[in-house]
Amino acid sequence: MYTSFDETTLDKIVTLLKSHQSEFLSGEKLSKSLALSRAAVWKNIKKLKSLGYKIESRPKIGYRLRQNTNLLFPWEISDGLQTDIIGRKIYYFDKIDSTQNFALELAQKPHENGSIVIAERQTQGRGRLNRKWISPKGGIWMSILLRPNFEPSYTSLFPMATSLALAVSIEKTLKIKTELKWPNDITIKGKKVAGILIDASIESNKIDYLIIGIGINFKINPSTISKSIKQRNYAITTLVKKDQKGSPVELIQQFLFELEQTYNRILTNSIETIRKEWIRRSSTIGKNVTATTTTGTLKGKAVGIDKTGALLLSNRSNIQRLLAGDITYN
Ligand code: BT5
Repeated sequence: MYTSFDETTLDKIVTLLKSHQSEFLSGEKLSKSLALSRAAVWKNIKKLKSLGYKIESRPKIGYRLRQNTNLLFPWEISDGLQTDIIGRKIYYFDKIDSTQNFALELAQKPHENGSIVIAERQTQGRGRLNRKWISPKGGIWMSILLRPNFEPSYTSLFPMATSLALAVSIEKTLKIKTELKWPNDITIKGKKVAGILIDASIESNKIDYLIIGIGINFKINPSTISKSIKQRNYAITTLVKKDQKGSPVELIQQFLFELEQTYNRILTNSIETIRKEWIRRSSTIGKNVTATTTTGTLKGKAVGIDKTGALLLSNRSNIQRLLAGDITYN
């Protein structure tokens, strides 16, 4: 595990190399600045290369960073992050069972409001209702711990607020238009590219914590995921294709920024703007849908979203409010 607050030698070397990108940094200078032997510097450079950093080394001259890695190291996410609370602490894993589980452990500790857990891959990623979430390398698998100071009834707004923040940041950084499918899916031309899961703990009518889980198929092979899913009722896609370029770190930074803005809007009661913007980007409103809930199935026309994030289904003259469930378009 790496964190954004325990400075490592790797992190320090990357920072030094980044601040000298137009010139070579001599091994001697590096070893002096870091109080390390030349051999130790060389060993760390080798390690960074194996982590995907393209570093040019010239005998007797030194080292120069040619290209950054695409791995999601905490120091990369922190570098340039424009948030106040979300991402103050970042916990990074190459492999983990589920980032939600680790965030649940953090929730038992103080001073973790806004902490992020991120992993390159998950062995037991989960979706809603304990469904399996396939999380190979190349995706963004992340959980955010929040202790919001507002009414528990606002919890149901979070899938909407989070998916909106993600859609906006995908558009801003990758110039890709996505659709929002109630309650928590982000799709591209109807194919699922990201999903959101909220674990909430509510005590004596107060939110103790929320853990927002975000799974983004950033650069994955959709067919490997489809093959691992037994019950396949929708198509899956990836944001960036195999030969395309795109920075996951840039997307994460933008998303955390947008999420914090949206979160502040909830805190200041400006929910109407979230609702309107969500509806504008939604593929659900106006469609005839079949909704499956834990208590049964419902059919109707999706006519709106109310201010709690519930879906309004019209069936003849009846309007039903749906707080949770899955929908398919008829
Ligand atoms: C979701 O659930 O869409 C929420 C997914 C949240 C995943 C994140 S990753 C970080 C954090 N840590 C975790 O352990 N989880 C969160 P739901 O709407 O229930 O969708 C689950 C269904 O999506 C599964 O039953 C599969 O059919 C399908 N699925 C599984 N993996 C997928 C993938 N990578 N891409 C698209 N669909 C997938």
